[in-house]
Amino acid sequence: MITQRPRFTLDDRLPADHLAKALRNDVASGLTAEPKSLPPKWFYDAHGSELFEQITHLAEYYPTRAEQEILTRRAPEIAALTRAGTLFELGSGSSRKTRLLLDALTEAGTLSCYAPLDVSPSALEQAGAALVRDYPSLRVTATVTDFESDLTLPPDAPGPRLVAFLGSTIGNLDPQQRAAFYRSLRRTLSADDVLLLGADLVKDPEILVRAYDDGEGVTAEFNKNVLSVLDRELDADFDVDAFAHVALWNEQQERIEMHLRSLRAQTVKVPALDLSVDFAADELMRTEISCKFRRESLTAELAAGGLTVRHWWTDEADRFALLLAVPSR
Ligand code: SAH
Ligand code: AVI
Repeated sequence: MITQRPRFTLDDRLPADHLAKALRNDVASGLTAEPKSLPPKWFYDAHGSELFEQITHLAEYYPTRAEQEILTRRAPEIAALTRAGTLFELGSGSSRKTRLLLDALTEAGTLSCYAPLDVSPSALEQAGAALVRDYPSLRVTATVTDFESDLTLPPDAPGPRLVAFLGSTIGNLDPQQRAAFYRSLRRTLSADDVLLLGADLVKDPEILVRAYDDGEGVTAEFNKNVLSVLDRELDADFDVDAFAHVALWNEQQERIEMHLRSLRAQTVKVPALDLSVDFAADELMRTEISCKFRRESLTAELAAGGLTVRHWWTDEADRFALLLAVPSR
């Protein structure tokens, strides 16, 4: 009897107590710090992933369209340069833009496997089911994991391996987190593997702030969703309506910051942590940074992490960059 291996697999590599432990640690340290903050990875429950997808369609949120413009133009060249057998993608979300790479790599005849990694199981499930339907010869091996704590790429995946990290999610890490990320990525890459990195560029602050404070309030809902995650997972009693969405440009650090502003003095209880947290009226709690990049400094930080930039492409309006980097010799 011939048994065929399934074309779509979903491997959950997060420890069973991930929510219990990692979320608790992050919330306990973030809510007792001065100033308060929460890491952005907790935005992405099923509703948050869906809201992010809505953000990518907003008129004000240019990064997705700008990166898509570059991919549309450059995917055939990327396929020819890399001849990838496996495409890994970190923080793959809906994998919508990735289809441009899948098309080009399938056309080139080299690709046999797509391996998306994300913390959001719902995003991976939806994307994977649609991809195996639309790409009949493709195997999709999805992994639920946190790329900050576990970046091992299976060495037995057909090479060469192309590791895509799109959408400028790299900008949601601060410089120290990025340095640690490059080092752990460099450790897992073989000599003929390649990194494809999307990075949003420094530009007019007005355009940037508008991209993170849209007229329809979708980004505001996305930002506040993290409070609903804490209410559900930790039995906290955040009143989502008692906080306002704030997006501001930090000129010195060249990053957009999203905060939640407490609309009044209030105390929030987090029973799962035995914690009672006081917010002053107008106090800001930072929920995300989105660093914007310049060519020279991004190339330099990659080099410091053992990665040499070989190609740098931008969209027509120079809003966004896509780069190919290889392990330094
Ligand atoms: N790459 C897609 C999605 C970007 S949204 C695009 O360009 O449109 C960011 C994605 O990264 C989300 O799907 C989120 O669930 C995932 N993500 C955020 N932090 C993560 C982490 N630490 N580990 C793994 N995935 C993460
Ligand atoms: C996923 N990440 C790159 C997005 C960004 O632009 O920083 C998340 C986001 N936050 C608000 N809007 C979009």
